[in-house]
Amino acid sequence: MALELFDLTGKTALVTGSSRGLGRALAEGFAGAGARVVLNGANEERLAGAVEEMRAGGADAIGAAFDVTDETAVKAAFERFDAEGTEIGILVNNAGIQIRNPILEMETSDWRRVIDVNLTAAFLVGREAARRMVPRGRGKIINIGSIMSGFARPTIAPYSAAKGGIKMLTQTMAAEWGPAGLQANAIGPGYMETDMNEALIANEDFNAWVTGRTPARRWGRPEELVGTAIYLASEASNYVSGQLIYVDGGMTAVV
Ligand code: GCO
Repeated sequence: MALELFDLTGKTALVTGSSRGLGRALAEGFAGAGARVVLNGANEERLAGAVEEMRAGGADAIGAAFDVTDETAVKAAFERFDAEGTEIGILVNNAGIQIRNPILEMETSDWRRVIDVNLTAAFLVGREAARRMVPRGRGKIINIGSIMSGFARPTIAPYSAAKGGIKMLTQTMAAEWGPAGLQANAIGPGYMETDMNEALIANEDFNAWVTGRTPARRWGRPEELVGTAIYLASEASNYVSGQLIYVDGGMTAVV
């Protein structure tokens, strides 16, 4: 039956930055599709709370607290997965931060931090996951991009540069790991109701711009990414790779 194509039963998904926000919504979605989910976050307390809540909801969930920007910590985390027999078949590189400032006022340290979390982490965690997926001949990598993977607005240069890099890192992962049977794709969320965007939602002018500029005439909800993520994590997308799918209420399709 066609729906079986989307069944994640028997699969284990690691979602970085999944204690809250988009990552948490994706982890909930994968659990609902039958996957075992490995939540990740740098804050151990918040992570433990998220794992507990998911387990209370019936999910097969565990936590892995490690800093996705720290190469040594990433390697150690995957060595623990190996030792525990945890086979990560689905990786979602979701961890991300936002720092808003015009380029002329942007601190170099802020630039480096945003690039580190939003782009370099996807390289570090993706490389470590693929070191196990390639020999197995299968694996799904989903990188979280943004509408900023292809479009810009003032004051978010490092975020947009990182998300543009996510698009091309995804295509390179597809190029290098496709012959081994892996698929790497990206999701480009539009303006979603998340903690990261709290200040924007509260700003009357910005809120009016988003709702006027988006055909759906509203902000997106994190759970509205789940269907696309399950599709890209499942057998249903075995011949799809290197793609960036915008989930943005139509915003990038119109002027
Ligand atoms: C901003 C927002 C956006 C959204 C999202 C859009 O300041 O414009 O933070 O970047 O977070 O990434 O896809």
